[in-house]
Amino acid sequence: MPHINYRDKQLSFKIVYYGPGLSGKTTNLMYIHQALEKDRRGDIVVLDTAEERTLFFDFFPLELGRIEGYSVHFNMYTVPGQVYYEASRRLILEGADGVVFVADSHEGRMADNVESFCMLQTNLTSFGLDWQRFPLVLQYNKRDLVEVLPLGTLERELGLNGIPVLEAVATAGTGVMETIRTVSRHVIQKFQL
Ligand SMILES: Nc1nc2c(ncn2[C@@H]2O[C@H](COP(=O)(O)OP(=O)(O)OP(=O)(O)O)[C@@H](O)[C@H]2O)c(=O)[nH]1
Ligand SMILES: [Mg+2]
Repeated sequence: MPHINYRDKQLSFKIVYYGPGLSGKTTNLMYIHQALEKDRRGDIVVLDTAEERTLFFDFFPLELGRIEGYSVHFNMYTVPGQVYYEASRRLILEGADGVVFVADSHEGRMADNVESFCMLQTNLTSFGLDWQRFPLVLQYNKRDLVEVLPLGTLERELGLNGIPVLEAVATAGTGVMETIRTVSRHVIQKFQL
């Protein structure tokens, strides 16, 4: 459920970019942030803790019209992908209204993609969510690499039927805005049902 602020008439949806280490989650969010007009975005917040040198999460609201008089905001987060940050990932994922799974298209990363996706399923289930009805988008990132996983590989391996799939080269911005548009559409559709 989105966060509803009755006084300011705001609906805030939480969108989390999830995936294995170095798949391009932060690159996606940095691109989206710079592509937005300045008055439609908040600052990027980096939570750096003693143990986690890497960028921990990004946050910015993006206004997208109104629903029944309420302005719509998206709070965007990335999780740290490395396996040992599982506790952080769970914390960030909690309360998500939608998830973009950023897969690394490199052939050698198949097992990492599968492992990360399985943890995502486990976590969503543990929050009492039916992940098969949850707004989830699959992005095959790094399509510029030479040896890439063919589209369909992950869907078959993970039994994902009908999940929206997008190809991206996040470093060039290709497919990045399409991905956020797709997930936000799903998130809002689910909310209006
Ligand atoms: N070739 C290529 N490299 C990419 C692409 N997207 C991201 N990268 C590179 O992959 C590396 C990791 O990108 P990040 O965005 O930091 O990955 P991340 O998923 O946030 O990584 P963690 O936070 O450690 O989980 C960086 O060197 C990026 O420049 C892409 O589409 N193609
Ligand atoms: Mg990152």
